[in-house]
Amino acid sequence: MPNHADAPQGAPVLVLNGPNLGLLGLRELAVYGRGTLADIEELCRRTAAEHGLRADCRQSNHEGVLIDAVHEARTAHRGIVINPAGYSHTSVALRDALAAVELPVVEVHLSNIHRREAFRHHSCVSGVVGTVICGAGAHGYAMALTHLAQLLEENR
Ligand code: CA2
Repeated sequence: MPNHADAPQGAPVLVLNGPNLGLLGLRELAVYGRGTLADIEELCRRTAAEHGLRADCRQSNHEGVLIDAVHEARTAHRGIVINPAGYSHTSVALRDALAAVELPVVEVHLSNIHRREAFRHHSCVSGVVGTVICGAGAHGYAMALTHLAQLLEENR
């Protein structure tokens, strides 16, 4: 069970978005919808606030930056919502970082990765996180934050 003893009560939750998600709303509208990353981050901040939490929203196209953010979360955040995007399917290093983090982690995908190309069906990180949400679009992030809030409340 995650041990989130290191982060103070008022610490934010980390919302981490991986490569190319900064292009949301500009391309691939049929797959990911019209919403932008800014819209998703606003939804995350609003949903977190509804549960008395703060969301620290970040996006990077770089695997090492994502891994550093997960390491930082060990002491600076109370939980993680992560859409690792393309790195979901390739990154053993990101999986290893998440496996070591000892925080509640929710993996989110906008699309249902199991209805798409075979190479998207496997996520390297799903086996080390507590919860996976996919196919709910941007609402999946709100679901993830609501779930994190409940876990944090249960573990108070
Ligand atoms: O469904 C998801 O959220 C994904 O994590 C999105 C990733 C994809 O590689 C995963 O298989 C599923 C892709 C994010 C890139 O998003 C773009 C948005 C607009 C234009 C191009 C890419």
